[in-house]
Amino acid sequence: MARLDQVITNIVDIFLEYADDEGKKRQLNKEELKKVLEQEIQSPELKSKINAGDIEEAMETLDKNHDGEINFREFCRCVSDLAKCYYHKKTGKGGKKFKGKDHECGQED
Ligand SMILES: [Ca+2]
Ligand SMILES: [Ca+2]
Repeated sequence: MARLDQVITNIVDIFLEYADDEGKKRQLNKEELKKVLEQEIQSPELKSKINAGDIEEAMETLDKNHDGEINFREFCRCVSDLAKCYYHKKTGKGGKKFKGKDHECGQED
């Protein structure tokens, strides 16, 4: 499989694997979110971006429609925000722009 194929299928597979584990299907509750962040993100830098150590905070950051669960759209957004963080780090951009917004990482809306 090509690399982007892998990335895309991984995002969907990971989401479904964790979201269908307990509670509502296709929604990540707090416990499921905790598991996915603990097991599928290892880089301390990315973990810190989403407050993986504080699941209440992470849930609040990611749960855009405030229904207490993370749907696929919200999950995708989280992944794309993390990708943007990594991109900015790698290209050396955003060092100043994101000052004082460590956990936000320049969310544009
Ligand atoms: Ca669930
Ligand atoms: Ca939600």
